Order: sequence, then C-alpha cells, then structure tokens
Amino acid sequence: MRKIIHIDMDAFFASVEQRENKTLRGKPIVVGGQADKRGVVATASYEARKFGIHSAMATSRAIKLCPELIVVKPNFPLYRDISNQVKEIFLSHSEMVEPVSIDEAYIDVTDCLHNKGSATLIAKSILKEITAKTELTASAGVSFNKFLAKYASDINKPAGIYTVLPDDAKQILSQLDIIKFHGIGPATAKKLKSIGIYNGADLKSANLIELREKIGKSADFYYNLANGNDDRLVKSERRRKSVASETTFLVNIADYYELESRLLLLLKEAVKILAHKDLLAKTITVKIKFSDFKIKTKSYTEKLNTLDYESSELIARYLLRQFEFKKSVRLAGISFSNLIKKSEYKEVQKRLFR
Ligand code: TTP
Ligand code: MG
Repeated sequence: MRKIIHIDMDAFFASVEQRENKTLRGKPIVVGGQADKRGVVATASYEARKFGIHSAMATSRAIKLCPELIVVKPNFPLYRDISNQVKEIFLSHSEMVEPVSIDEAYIDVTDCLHNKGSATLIAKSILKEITAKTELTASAGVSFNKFLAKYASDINKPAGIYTVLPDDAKQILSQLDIIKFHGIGPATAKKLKSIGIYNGADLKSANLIELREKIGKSADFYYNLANGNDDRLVKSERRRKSVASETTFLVNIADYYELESRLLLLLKEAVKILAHKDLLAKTITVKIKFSDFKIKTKSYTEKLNTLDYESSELIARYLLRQFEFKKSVRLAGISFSNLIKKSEYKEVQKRLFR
C-alpha cells in the first residue's frame, strides 16, 4: 500500500499579494488582468470568493459582483520563487516529489520513517513548515493513490488536512460525481450520462465492454479509478542537480551585515538538506536579487575535494563581498551543485588512495 500526499497552496497568488501588502489583508482582492484591458481573474482571495468571484472570470464581471474589489497585477517571478521554496520543503521529506503546477505537488512518503511513518503526521509537519517559512497556508490530502490524495486536499481547504483511508475510499468513490474523476471533462461526462453513469457507483458497476465502446481506451482507467485503483506513480524529477535554499525578504535589506547573517541562515538550511540527503557538493553559489529585480550570482568550485561546512561558510562570506551593492536586496539564496552521494565519494577516495 502506498502513502501519497497531495499539497495545494491556498488562494495562492492572492495570498502572496496579501502577505506582501498588509493593506490587502482581509479584503476582497483578485490577482489578474485589468478590467479595461479585458483581463481575467487568475485567482481570488477567499474574501472575494464570497461574492461568487473565481478564476478565469472576466475582471469586469468580478467588479460588478463586488464593487470594492481590489485588482492586483500578478508578480510571477515571486510566485515562482515561493513555489521553489515550498518544493525544497517537500524534498527535505522525500525524494519522490512531483510538482504538477506552480502551487501543487504529489509526494510519495511510502518509505519515510519520520513521524512513525504516519503520512498524515508528515503532511501536518509539511503544512506547518510551509507556514513557518513562507507565511502562507496550504492544504493537504493523504491517501493510498494520487487520485484520492488530490480529491482529499480540497476537502478541508484552507489550511486543512484530510485523509482517505482504504476503508473509506469505497464510500467516497461511489458517491463521487463522474465529473470529479481525474481526466473526465464535460464531453466524456455527457457520453457517460447518456448510458446512465452519473457517479462512481454507476461507473464501478458499468459493463466495461460497453464503456470502451462509448468512450474508448480511457474506459479502463476510469473504471479502475472507481474501483480505488490508480497505479500512476509519483514521478520525481531526475537526480538532483542542486540543493538550494533561498528567500524573498518581507522588506528589502540594505544593511550588509543583516544580509550576511540572513545568508548564513540560508546556508545552514541548505547544509541541513545536503546532510539529510547524504550528499556532498563541490560548488557553492550565492544568488542575490536586487530591488530592481536584477539577479546576480557568484560561485566557487572546490577542484579536488568536496566542500565542508566550515569552508562553505567562509566561502559564502567571501562570495557575498564580491557583489556590488548599489541597490537594496530583495532575495538572497545559497545553492550547492556538482553533487555526489557520500557513499560514492568514499568509493572514489578509496580508489585514489589505494
Ligand atoms: P489553484 O490551486 O487552482 O487556485 P488557488 O491556489 O488560487 O486557490 P485554492 O485555495 O482553491 O487552491 O491555482 C493556483 C494558482 O494558479 C492560482 O493562485 C492562480 C493560478 N491560476 C490561474 O492563473 N488561472 C486559473 O484559471 C487557475 C485555476 C489558477
Ligand atoms: Mg491552490
């Protein structure tokens, strides 16, 4: 039996904007295009959703529904940074992480030993960590396959967790409207309804041959879903190329020593991830994004050995001094690359010194 967690950030773009700008908190806002430019809503804050406003709605229509609505332009680079930051949290719990969109990912924790191996407890600590590091909330779904995990993450939104245990799956699936099944869109739903299939129970007791005739090859996949079988794996990205820890500051930093101390905290975090993954690194990179959004990086590569913690700290300080600070700093990051597994490294050393 696999243990899969699906995590999805709450009102993602809107929550980020409310985090960045205090005056937007508790107010109906949307992130998206301007009404006079025929823009559409990318997402709405929970306060705005009460007015019936949702993603993909024309902004002009949203304003009609809620005249005091505040429309904020999207800041994609920031959303991307946060998305990466959250991904690092997932990777510190399991190597099997599959991001599906900017604010959503599957994590396979079947082999995780923390929290007594309880996927629900792991999900809880991931949510806590996300909020501690980003001041944003996410919701989690936990189950034994991807479909049910994703279904579950929506149940207790925002900032909630829901676990679908094998014993409860049958009941949930049988009552589920077919439109909620992964991959079934309006066209397929219409065809299914024409042969009397409205929910999971109907799908489960359907005649598979008739089902194939009606909707083609995908019939088997949906039929299996309705029976609680979803073999889709959590596809983790290939072997890690780097380990990074970075953060966008709430307020831009102009003081060098404050920046240095924040950078050293990030270094500690990145080193922790390296140790946790049993990795060693040869290259360390410091990344700085200035208030004008220009990004600069400085790197150092250890030719013969791998970096250790003490030298990494000295090098990080040294690299930071190489930047020209004419503007305040919006984001700082540390990354390690040229990675090698500790066990493999020992092998190489043995061969060298034999
Ligand atoms: P979602 O996870 O679908 O929505 P959400 O995070 O805003 O809200 P929820 O709490 O219900 O999960 O999408 C994530 C982000 O993707 C969303 O914040 C904005 C963007 N997005 C669009 O730009 N256009 C769209 O049509 C949708 C659905 C999302
Ligand atoms: Mg979301």
